[in-house]
Amino acid sequence: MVIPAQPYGFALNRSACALLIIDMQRDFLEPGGFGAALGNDVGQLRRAIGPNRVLLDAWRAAGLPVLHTREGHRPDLADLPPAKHARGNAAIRIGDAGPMGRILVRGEAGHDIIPELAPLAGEPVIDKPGKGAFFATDLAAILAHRGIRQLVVTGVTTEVCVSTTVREANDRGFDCLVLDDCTASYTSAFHDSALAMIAAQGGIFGWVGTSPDVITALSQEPS
Ligand code: C5J
Repeated sequence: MVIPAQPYGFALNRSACALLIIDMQRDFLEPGGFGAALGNDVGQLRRAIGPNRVLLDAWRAAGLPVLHTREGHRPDLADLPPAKHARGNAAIRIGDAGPMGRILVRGEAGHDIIPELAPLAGEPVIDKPGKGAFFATDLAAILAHRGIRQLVVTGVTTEVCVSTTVREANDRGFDCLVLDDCTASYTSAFHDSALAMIAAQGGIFGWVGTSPDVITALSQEPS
């Protein structure tokens, strides 16, 4: 089935497609976390929650695979590059104590995925120390073992971890469909630009669509 998208329809192959939800964590979406520490208005990301929730229900009902990612670091910060620690010159940095525990550290409350999109048992959660979900993770192996060649990508932020992951995936031979209404940025202009860059030049990094069109496709009989 072909899903309406930019720059042209995305031919969904149900048997080789997974939903990849990027970093819908409290640290990015709630006050007192990493996003807020960098001076961002975290409320800008919340518009993506509802559409992701509806999509997730439809995707699970269709029996297709879901994977989640979380950006964060070991409690001893051994996987935190000094450059990343210093970047932003913020008063509260990665590893420091905040209202949701230590900022961007695995096992802390802020590192959790928001309750609205909590993973179910059996849905892999990829813990990543970088912006891209393929860097220093087992994502490539997990996808290969399941025969996944296409990714429907959602999450935050559009121009940082979503874009980085889509570019990594593209170079590894995956077809990515990024959903406009299920991604978000602290800066709407960056969201729009990031999506435009993905679909430009005939889909140089992938496709851009919307969740209602994916849900409609899921409700149709596989062709
Ligand atoms: C950022 C992300 N923005 N998940 N991380 O630092 O996009």
